[in-house]
Amino acid sequence: MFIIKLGGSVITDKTREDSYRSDVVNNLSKQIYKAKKQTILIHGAGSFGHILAKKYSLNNGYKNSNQIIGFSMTHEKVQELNSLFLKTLHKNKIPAVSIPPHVLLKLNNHKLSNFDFNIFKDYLEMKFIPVTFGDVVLDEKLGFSICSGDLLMEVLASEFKPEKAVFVIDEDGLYTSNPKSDKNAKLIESLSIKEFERLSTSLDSHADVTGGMGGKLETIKKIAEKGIDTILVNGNKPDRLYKILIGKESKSTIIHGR
Ligand code: IP8
Repeated sequence: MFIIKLGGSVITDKTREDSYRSDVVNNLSKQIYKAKKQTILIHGAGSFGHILAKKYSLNNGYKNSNQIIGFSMTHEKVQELNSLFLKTLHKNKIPAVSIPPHVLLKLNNHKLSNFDFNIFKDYLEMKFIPVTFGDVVLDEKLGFSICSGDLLMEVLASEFKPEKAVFVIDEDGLYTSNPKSDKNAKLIESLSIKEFERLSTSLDSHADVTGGMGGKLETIKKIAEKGIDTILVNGNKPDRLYKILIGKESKSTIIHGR
């Protein structure tokens, strides 16, 4: 099986509020359908979640009562994106069911506290495609906080041990430096966990050199440590995800698990 996270910067235009990129998701849905693999899908919040979450400072936990409405509104927004996402999947004959994180998991100071995986198992057994997403959730220490799609990738990958954990992003993969600002940045096609650890330490020490990849490096490290291969692939290019899913060569970065 595969676990695929479709990043918020792929499925939305992060610079414009509520801008769902239906053409891109439509194209990715076709690739997922064509590959016919057992899959769990995760999507990011993009411009639907991050703008309000920031405005109400939700990731820092409960500080004042004004945030309560902010939490509710943010949840409604990510749920709206999730509905749009599901509609596109259904149009492409993918039997997707939505599993909203806020009802089945709790965090404790941003770390996973409890998670009921059974619902995923039951749906997978019946050949559904479970879809979950970055959401606002309750947090035992902070009152509430944000559960990112990357955290979901980490916990679901460690529970389900997929053949590959695939991050669909808006770049071709991991670069030697930030491709958005450095013309000489080179794509790294393959890395062992050891090489990745060395690289991520040096990338981490340069602020934002990874072009929005910052937090993801830590997630990838944790997935690789569990022995699972992680792939970063561009969601804006036709058939790259499909090729990954059917085991064909595709422009991307692979980080081999330990
Ligand atoms: O886009 C963030 O999820 P992400 C979720 O996967 C919210 O980081 C509510 C901002």
